[in-house]
Amino acid sequence: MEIFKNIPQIKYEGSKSKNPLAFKYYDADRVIFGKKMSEHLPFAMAWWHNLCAEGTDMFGRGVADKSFGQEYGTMEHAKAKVDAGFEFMQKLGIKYFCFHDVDIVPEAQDINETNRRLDEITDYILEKMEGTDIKCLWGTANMFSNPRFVNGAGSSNSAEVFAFACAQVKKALELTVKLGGRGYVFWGGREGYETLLNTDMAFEQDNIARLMKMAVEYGRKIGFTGDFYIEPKPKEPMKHQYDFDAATAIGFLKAHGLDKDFKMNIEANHATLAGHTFQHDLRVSAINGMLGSIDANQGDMLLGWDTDEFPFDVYTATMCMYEVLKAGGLTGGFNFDAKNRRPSYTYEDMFEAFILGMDTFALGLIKAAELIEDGRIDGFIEKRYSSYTSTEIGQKIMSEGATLEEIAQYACDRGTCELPGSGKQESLEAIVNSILFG
Ligand code: XLS
Ligand code: NI
Ligand code: NI
Repeated sequence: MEIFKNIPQIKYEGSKSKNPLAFKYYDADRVIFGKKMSEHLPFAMAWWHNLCAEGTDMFGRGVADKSFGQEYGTMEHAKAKVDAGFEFMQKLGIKYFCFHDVDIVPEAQDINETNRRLDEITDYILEKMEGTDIKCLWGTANMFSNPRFVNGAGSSNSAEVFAFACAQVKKALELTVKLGGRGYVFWGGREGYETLLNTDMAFEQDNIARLMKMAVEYGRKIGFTGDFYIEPKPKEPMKHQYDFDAATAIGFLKAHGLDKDFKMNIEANHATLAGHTFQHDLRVSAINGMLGSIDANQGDMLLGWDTDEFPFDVYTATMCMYEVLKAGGLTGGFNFDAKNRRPSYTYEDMFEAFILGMDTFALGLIKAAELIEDGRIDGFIEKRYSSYTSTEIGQKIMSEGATLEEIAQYACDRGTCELPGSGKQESLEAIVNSILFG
């Protein structure tokens, strides 16, 4: 039964099209740098925002109807969400989905009953996957909504809560493997603290690592060959979250010997909450060989929380795709961890939001490829550091066994130092504009 009745198959019509239900830039088969757009941009639908969230906020109830004709809280409703999700993805040509355990079934009082429901629904999802090219991008366990996680999951003060976190991670890993997921995500939403007056920070961090190590061991044992991801976020819901940003999370992984199995899942809005640009956290991940996957959304610079908006900012998308192209692509994909604004509550809005997001990233890809092909930015960067290869003192600094004394001697022999050369920021920004706007 068709759920989104008035929505046709979404097609590429080109940038001149005025049809709101058509792609203007996302042309799945267009080849850029030898790869189809659809391969550069493995887009994913986030189950939670798209099929579950009804636009509830701190001050008001839901406004979007996500019942899909069934009673909330029932397995019939869970199945209707699967039907809606697959129809939605097929109409948009989206090939991946991401889920939390409790997005796909109503959570029961007893975890054993929840697990039984999870088995049932994933059988149904598998059935739906057959005959389509839709796959799972990543799975995760929601270890932040249930009241037992009030003090965190791996970082909880309660050993009993830690055990329930293990049970959820174990099950979510099994489901991810069952659905052929490429990755498994840890987003430490409540892994943090409110006050150090009641917190043993070292103990909590060691315990998070303990949980992650057990997850890696178990995952590998049951045949999970994909990447584990940490999704950094500095705050919200906790005041201080341990996975503050990419640099912090990478340091944590290295300190605990987890860096071989983990990569980063970088969310744009989380990077900006940490006071960075999206591009910054992508670059930090990439230079550490840990750029795995992306939660594609954007924040509002006037607001201090995770607004999870659909990507609209082409500058940001361009610089994101510049990082992704330079890194040789993602092992994961682009998950629209994004939701419609509360007043955009119709089915049509859901499609138009994805069209906006997909077109924004398609434009970003096209423009990033042009920037790289143009070569002026890369050329400038290369020249900017050339004193390390083209001058005698530069070569000496870079040589094996260089000592502080001999390098210092060079400076003293010179007596005064020349300025390091203009950074040319405005000139480079003008290049970006000329490529973006022709
Ligand atoms: C919340 C996070 C969350 C993760 C998955 O801010 O973005 O949605 O992506 O748990
Ligand atoms: Ni988020
Ligand atoms: Ni996210």
